Amino acid sequence: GEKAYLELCSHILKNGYRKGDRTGTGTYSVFGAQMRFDLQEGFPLLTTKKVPFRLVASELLWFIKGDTNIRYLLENNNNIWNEWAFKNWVESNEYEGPDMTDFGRRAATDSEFAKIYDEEMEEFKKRILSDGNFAHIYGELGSVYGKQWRNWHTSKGETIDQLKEVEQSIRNNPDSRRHIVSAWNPEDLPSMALPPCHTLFQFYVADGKLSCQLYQRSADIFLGVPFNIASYALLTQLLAQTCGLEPGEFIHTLGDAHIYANHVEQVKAQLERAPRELPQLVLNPDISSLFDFELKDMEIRGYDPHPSIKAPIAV
Ligand code: THF
Repeated sequence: GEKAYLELCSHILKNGYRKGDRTGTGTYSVFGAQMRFDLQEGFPLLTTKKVPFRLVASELLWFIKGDTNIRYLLENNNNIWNEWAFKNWVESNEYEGPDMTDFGRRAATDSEFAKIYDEEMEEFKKRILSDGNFAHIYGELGSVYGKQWRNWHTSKGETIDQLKEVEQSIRNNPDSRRHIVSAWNPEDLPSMALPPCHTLFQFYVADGKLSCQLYQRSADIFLGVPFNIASYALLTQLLAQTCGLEPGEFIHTLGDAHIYANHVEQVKAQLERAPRELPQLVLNPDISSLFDFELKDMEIRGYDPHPSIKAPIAV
């Protein structure tokens, strides 16, 4: 549970290698870690800082729809993927605004630049929401999660709906050891805004319960992982309901598990806090297919977290 998350944070701060990374921010990193969350004990939304469930849920629904364009996220006031679309825009020939080279790092360290960046980002968001043609080109993240889960392209020109197939295989052949969805499509990597961090997940049925294990190749422990835990726990509970099962465990297996150098103070502050009771996830019991859930069908009850802790995202 949450204790496992906090122990992993301490472990990385104490034993992590100081390692450079793609974004130039620098990290403390370990290779290989695992956390287990018993979904019978409550819904694993961290309580040692506030994790916005609404953003987790709208991102998951976006994946489930097979959507890869940030327009849907913006319509739901969800800004967590903006930077990756914005990057494509400011690197395009059509962009004529101020120089945005390396905007992630500069916005985090240079307040003068941060102002200009915020203005450009606001313009970009407005245009994605108001201009369908612009959104079609520059809101698109490429062959990311939604595409691979719902619409994997084969060499024969056919498509595979991995998510639909996995829902059916859980229902029809629960003991199978092949309930797998892979987002890692080597052929498509060059056309993705970001190669998938959550690479592959597998479901498992025993004792009337549905469990899920995720292999995450790269894990941003402070900002991403709390979202990722909640997201896969939610997916597991949605599928459990539509397959007539109880939720079991979510097992989170990590490859490169890292704390960004500019998140260390935030993590230390979080480690000072005592975990509280977990909230409950309440789903609309009338929904019988994974693909029919909407935001209004999911509700978190009894969530009483410590306040949120802000940190810059590495792009
Ligand atoms: N890139 C990096 N560097 N880390 C990631 O975790 C990550 N993701 C997704 C894609 N690229 C990544 C995006 N997921 C937040 C949370 C999850 C994200 C991106 C950003 C974030 O900033 N969360 C804030 C709240 C944001 C808000 O309120 O708008 C937080 O405090 O939790 C891995 O999936």
